[in-house]
Amino acid sequence: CNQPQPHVALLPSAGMGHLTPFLRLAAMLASRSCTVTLITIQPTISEAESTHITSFFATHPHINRLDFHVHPSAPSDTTTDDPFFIRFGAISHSGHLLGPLLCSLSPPLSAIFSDFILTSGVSQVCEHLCIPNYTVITTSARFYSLMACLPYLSLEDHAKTGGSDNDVEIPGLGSLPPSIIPPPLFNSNHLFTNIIETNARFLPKAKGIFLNTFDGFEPETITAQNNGEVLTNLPPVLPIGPYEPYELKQGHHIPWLDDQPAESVVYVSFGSRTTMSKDQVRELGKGLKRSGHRFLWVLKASKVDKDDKEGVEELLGHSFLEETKNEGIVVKEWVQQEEILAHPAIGGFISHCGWNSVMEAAQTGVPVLAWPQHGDQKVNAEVVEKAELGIWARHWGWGGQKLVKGEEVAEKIVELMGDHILRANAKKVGQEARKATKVGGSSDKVLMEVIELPEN
Ligand code: BUP
Repeated sequence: CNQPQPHVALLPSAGMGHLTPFLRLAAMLASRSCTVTLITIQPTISEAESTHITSFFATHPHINRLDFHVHPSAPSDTTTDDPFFIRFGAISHSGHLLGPLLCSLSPPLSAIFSDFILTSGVSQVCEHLCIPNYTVITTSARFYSLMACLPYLSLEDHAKTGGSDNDVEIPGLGSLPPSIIPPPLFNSNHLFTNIIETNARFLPKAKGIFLNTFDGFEPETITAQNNGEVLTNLPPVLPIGPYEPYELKQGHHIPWLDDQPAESVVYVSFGSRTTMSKDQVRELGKGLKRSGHRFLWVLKASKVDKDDKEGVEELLGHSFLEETKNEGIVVKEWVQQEEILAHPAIGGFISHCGWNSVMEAAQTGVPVLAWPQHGDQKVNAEVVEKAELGIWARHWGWGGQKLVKGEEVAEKIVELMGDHILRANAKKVGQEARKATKVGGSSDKVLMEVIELPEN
């Protein structure tokens, strides 16, 4: 970003899992003397996105806001009814329309940092403006390799030729069992597949690929990527994570936590857009109760928060709440997850392995019980296991594939909370993560080199 004070435009996509890393990046760049314009895609799908956008700009008045209105629906598609996928499709098809908005910015832009799903559209705009485009990946380095190679893997043919038992070879990554690859990727017509393939083809045009990970967490994958072992024409990957929290410290708003013994509470959350069947929710409840451990459970009953109308009692029953009132809390509101994970009472995290959650667990050194549900989450769970941050019951399958009984859940929770070696390893991961982002750490150095400011 060759300017005394670089001006960077940030372009996120939809959903909290995509918005959150951009809010963090915006704050990180602004605190490193960049002028920052954050483009907010309107309308948002979830209430949480609107609320966070409003409070972010209220607490960061020096960051410029620019709204970009995208037509809410994607070009006709019958492969999915997921409102977030449909929105990703619409956003991915709108990137090229950003030209006039971005041309008019003052001072002129030095670079655009855009979500992966905008790589194709934004690369045209950047060519026109003669500025670099950096693609921001919101998943693991490992899943990024899969996305980058997807156009050349012919997964649909692999499935047709009886490949469900044969591993898929990903250059520089080794072999992936088909059971951990998101099922839509085996359908070449699926919207999810089309979005990834379209944008993956434009990756060579990007100047660099930002990853919210750090050298010590995915060392082999990052090395393979930067040695050109994945594809020879890809730009360098730039691991700059875990991203720093941007929220003003407001407290975790759950006073109950302060009264619990150190490392005694299991925190349970499946992220902002994952729901489980009612039967599975009840089995998870039984598992928590049977494990004998204290718990703090963030429960979602609907993919989009605006539609989430059922109360905790309706979902879990009065007797469950009565019987567990001294051991656990179930909440349906948005919580300050990062602050909860950093609380001394938290001893374990049952997570769907959305990548932000994984990075937050890494940063706070909290051991994870991975329970991936869909999308990139099984590949992320592999990373969690390999980095010795957590454990994963692979045979539980994708969310909804089978009913995981309460006894099995309880067994895994007891394993998670009782494994002292895992706890010590997770703490080591936490130390390494925090070291990476300190001044002069591996992630901090990479970011400073991109924005070309002397370290101080
Ligand atoms: Br729910 C919830 N509080 O109550 P992921 C989530 N979060 O702070 P997802 C809260 O949302 P994708 C809550 O800390 C994380 O930063 C959480 O992102 C925060 O999962 C973010 O973990 C959720 O990546 O997104 O929402 O499933 O599918 O895009 O990974």
